[in-house]
Amino acid sequence: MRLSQYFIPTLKETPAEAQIASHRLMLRAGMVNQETSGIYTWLPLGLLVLEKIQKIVCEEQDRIGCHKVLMPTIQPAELWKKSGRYEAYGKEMLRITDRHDREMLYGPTNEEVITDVVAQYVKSYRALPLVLYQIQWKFRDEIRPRFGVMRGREFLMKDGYSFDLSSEAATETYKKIYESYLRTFRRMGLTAIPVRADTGAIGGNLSHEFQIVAPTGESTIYYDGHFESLSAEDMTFDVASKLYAAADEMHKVEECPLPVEQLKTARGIEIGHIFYFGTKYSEPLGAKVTTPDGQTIPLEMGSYGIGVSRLVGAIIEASHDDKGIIWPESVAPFKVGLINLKVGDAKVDALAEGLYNHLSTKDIEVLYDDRDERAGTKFADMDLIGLPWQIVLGNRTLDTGMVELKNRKTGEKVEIALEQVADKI
Ligand code: 5CA
Repeated sequence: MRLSQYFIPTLKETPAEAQIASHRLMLRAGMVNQETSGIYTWLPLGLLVLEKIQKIVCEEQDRIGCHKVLMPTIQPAELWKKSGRYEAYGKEMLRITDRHDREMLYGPTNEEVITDVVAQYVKSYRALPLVLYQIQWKFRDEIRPRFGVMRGREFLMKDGYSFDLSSEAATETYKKIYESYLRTFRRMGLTAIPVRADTGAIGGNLSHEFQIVAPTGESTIYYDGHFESLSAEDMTFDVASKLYAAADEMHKVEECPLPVEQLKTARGIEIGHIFYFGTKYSEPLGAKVTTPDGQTIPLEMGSYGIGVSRLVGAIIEASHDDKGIIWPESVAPFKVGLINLKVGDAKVDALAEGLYNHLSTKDIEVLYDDRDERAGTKFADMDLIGLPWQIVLGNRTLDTGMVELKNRKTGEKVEIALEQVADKI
C-alpha cells in the first residue's frame, strides 16, 4: 500500500479524552474514530488488525472442530422471555420495538438464539458433541464505556456454544476450548492467565476468565507465582487449573490456599471468558436429544467468549513504547514499512518502487511511505504505526546499494544490501 494514496488520519496531538496508552495510540495512529460514547468506526489500519485477529481466532476454533455460523444482531425478545433473562438483564440491554410493536433487542450475547437453532435441528445424541461459534457485533449499554475499544458499547466478540450429552462430555469440551484459548492468545503474542471466575449474567457453575497482566487492566486478579514459570507446553488444563488463580469477586468469597509469598496480585485485562452452565438454557428453550437407550434429555451446554475488538487495545497495552505501537508480526497491519527519504529523486524512487514491487510479489505486506514529507515526520509516523520492520532508502542507497533495516521492537538497525533485504525479512 502506498501511504500517499492510503487513509491513515494520524494525529500529532494526544487526544485529551484518552486515558490509557492503547486508546491514545489507536486514535493517534488513525485506527478508529469515535462516533459516540463506546461506538467506533474502524478505519483501514484498525480494520486490518481486527481482521488478522479474527483470522487467528477462526483458525484455532476450526482446528478443534468448531463450526462457524453467523447469527443476527437483532433478536426477538420472546426467546429471552423463555430463558428468563429478558427482565434480569436490565438496562445494559438495548431494547428496540419494530413497526408492528414487537419487542426486539440488540444482542448482548447469543445463548438464546443458538439454543433455539439447535433445539429445532438436533434431535439425537449422534449429532454430538457440537460446537458452533460466530464472530459478531454485540451491544451492551455499559454504564461507563471507557478506554476506547476496550470497554465499548458496540464491540466485536467471538462467541461459541457447546452442546454435549453428559456433564462429563461437556467438561471435556470445556477443557479442550480452554487449552485452545491459551494457544489462540499465544499466537497474538499474549500470555493469558486463566483465572476462576464468577458466572454473572451468563450463569452456571464452572467458569474461567483469560486475563493478561497490564497495569491499566480493569480487573484485579490473584494467582500463584508458579504461573510465570510455566512454559507454553505445560499450560494444559490439568496443570494450569490446579494452580490457584481467581478473579476479584471469586477471591473474596473463598479461602485462598496459598502462602502470601506465593500469591501474586495484579491488574488484568479480560480477553476471554468461558462458562459451563449445564441445562440452564437447553431446558427452557427445549433443546433435547434422545440418548442411546431411548431417553429424551436436555443438552449440556457451555459458552465461550473472546473479546475480539478488545484484543486490539489489549495487544497494544502489552506491546508499545513512548514512540508508539509495537505490533507482534502475527497481527501487524503490514509486515514492513518502506521509507523513501528522497521522494522526487528519480533514481531513489526507482529503487524504492522496485523493492516495493519485489516485496509485494513475495507476499510480504508493505506500507510504502512515498509521501513528500520531512524525514522526521516519516520516522515518527512509522514508529507510531508500529510495523515490525522498517526499511529506509535514501542518498546512501545510491552511493552504496545499501538500505537500513530496523526492527521496531528491539530498535536494532543493520545496513544490508537492497537485494538481500526481502530474504532477511
Ligand atoms: N456469552 C458469553 C461467552 S460467549 C459472554 O458473553 N461472555 S462475556 O460476557 O464474558 O464476554 C466475552 C468477552 O467479550 C469478554 O471476555 C471480553 O473480552 C469481551 N467484552 C465484554 N464486554 C465488552 C465490552 N463492553 N467492550 C469490549 N469487549 C467486551
